Amino acid sequence: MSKNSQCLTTPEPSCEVRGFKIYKELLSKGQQITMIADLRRVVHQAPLFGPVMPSGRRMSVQMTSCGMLGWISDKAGYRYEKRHPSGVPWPPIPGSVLDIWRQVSTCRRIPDSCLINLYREGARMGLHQDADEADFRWPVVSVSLGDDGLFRIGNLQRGGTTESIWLQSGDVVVMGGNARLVYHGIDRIRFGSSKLLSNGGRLNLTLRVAA
Ligand code: MD6
Ligand code: FE
Repeated sequence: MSKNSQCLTTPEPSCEVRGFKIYKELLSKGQQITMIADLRRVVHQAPLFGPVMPSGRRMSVQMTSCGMLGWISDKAGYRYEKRHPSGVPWPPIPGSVLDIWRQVSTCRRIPDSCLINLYREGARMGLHQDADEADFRWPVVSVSLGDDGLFRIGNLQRGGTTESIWLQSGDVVVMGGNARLVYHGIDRIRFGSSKLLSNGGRLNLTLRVAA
């Protein structure tokens, strides 16, 4: 691969659902264990918190971020911030995570934000668009770790039919091109289906070029 290639070659996805490219088991067990160890260090510096939505309701997932920018939600709205709510800068994105972006994103820019979502038993995420980034030409790459999660994919507008797929530990999803603003969410997790996290649960990482 040439050093300054614009478009890197990517592996073929296992399947494509409404423009979302799904790579089943892209991460080996060893890569998953390394990534969890790296994420433990991130969470130690920038602890998980329960964001409040603009409606005032608290999300059922816990979140933190790494990278130059982190995604925040509170009563004032959704946005990217340079610091964790505690005031500390977000830790850097681990190399093990950046490697996945390089493998599947087809783009030369490096993500400036990685949102980390933790789903404990009963947590879910409603249908949403990822629309707080400055330029939707960049893809969003997601990595699933731990328990299975039922991922629902809808349309460019709210409503209409949806399709669902179970995401398992080591699966990677790329949301780009015409699918970049498609509504999606997590209906439920199969708590305890994986042994990767010692207390159970599901971690999802979403890598973005936010600014
Ligand atoms: C999740 N994922 O898998 C939630 N966003 O827990 C997302 O919201 C998501 O999987 C953008 C692109 C891919 C995703
Ligand atoms: Fe999303």
